Amino acid sequence: MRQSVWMAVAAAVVAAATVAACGGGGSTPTTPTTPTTPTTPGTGGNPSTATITIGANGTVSPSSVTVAPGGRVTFINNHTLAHDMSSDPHPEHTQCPEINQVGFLTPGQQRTTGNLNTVRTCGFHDHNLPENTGLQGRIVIQ
Ligand SMILES: [Cu+2]
Repeated sequence: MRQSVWMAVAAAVVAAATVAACGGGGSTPTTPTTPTTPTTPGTGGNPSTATITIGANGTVSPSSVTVAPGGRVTFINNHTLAHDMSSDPHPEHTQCPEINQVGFLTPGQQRTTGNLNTVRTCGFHDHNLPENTGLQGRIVIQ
């Protein structure tokens, strides 16, 4: 009789210890894990490509575009004349040499800059018409 009471107490202690070992039976919610944000290096939220068109009126449109670092800009010549798109400053073309890869575009032709890796603002112009503001513009890399 006395021994069975102790057995009951021992069983109760074991049961209590088991519950404690379970960490409260899962009543405490686990801390939600922060979702991993996909990171594409260097995008900065801006597109990686842009297009500048030399229209039938002989002016660039748009005259200003923004691309992410590493981006490229395609120049399309829809004018009836050829244009030689080059980096500022004229005539050195040293600011953003990637633009010089566009160069001479005959009517209907298009070409793309090199990868614009450096965060900065690049000016461009038509090397054969350096005073023509309608053929000047800028590429913002950010
Ligand atoms: Cu020039």
